[in-house]
Amino acid sequence: EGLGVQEYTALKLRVKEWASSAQSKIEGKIPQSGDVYFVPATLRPETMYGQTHCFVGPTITYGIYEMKKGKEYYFISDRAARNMAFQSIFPSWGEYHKVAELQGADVVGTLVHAPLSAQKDGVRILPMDSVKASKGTGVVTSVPSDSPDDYATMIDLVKKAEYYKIQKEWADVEILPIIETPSYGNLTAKFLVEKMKISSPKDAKQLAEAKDLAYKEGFYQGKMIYGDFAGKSVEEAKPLVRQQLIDAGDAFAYAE
Ligand code: A2H
Repeated sequence: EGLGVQEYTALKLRVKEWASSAQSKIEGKIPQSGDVYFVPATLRPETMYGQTHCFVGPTITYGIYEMKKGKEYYFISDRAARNMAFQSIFPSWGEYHKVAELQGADVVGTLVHAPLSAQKDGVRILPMDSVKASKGTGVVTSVPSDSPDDYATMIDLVKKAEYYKIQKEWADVEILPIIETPSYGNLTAKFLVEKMKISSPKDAKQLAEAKDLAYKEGFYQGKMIYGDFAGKSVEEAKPLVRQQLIDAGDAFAYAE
């Protein structure tokens, strides 16, 4: 963070079934022929096998933006749409067209297809209070095996499903080991959250520390134990998985 550019991988998660609150807000605004994609920005493309959910900030305002008229639409923050327009991601440079506006809370429960995820039937959109509107696309794909923030949020959602107004079984998804590290085993995020006794997704300071440890250990010592590059180091696998996703049309480069 700070100075310099973050090179994100923006992943395309196609909507399979809208939550009813979202359905009524998009009615008549997106043609039958159109696919809508939730577009999370990630720094860890090699972990995409382990996606279990996709998070939005419940109070953040999002737009559905036209990518290919009548065909392809992106669910992202307004800020991300503006940035994408100036990175030649939308068809005309500097232009972006919003066809619908929704709050994060409206889309909770929506089912999306997550590329590479072992969850072949799809993953649910769930709320995460710590999602920042000012970073990435405002959409975060959840990998609870390797991201302490994602793990702590998922545990809280399972524990307090009623409070979050979600179905418990949406949150309670099996965590898949995908990366092995010498210090933290094959479920790095769970290991660190438990070891550091992090009890809530609101423990921001401790989670930042856990995130740092997980990221460094994963990148420099991690080995893939799942997927097409099993056996390779994380450092080697990262650009390979990213390129594979881009070549398949499931992802694109996004910087900020
Ligand atoms: B990462 P940086 Cl497995 N608000 O992806 C909060 N967090 C956001 C965000 C937003 N608006 N946009 C992206 N992020 C998350 C995977 C992952 C990530 C793993 C492990 C660590 C990790 C799965 N979630 O990030 O501040 C996204 O989560 C720790 C660095 O730009 C994204 O990558 O450095 C990362 O934060 C970008 O954070």
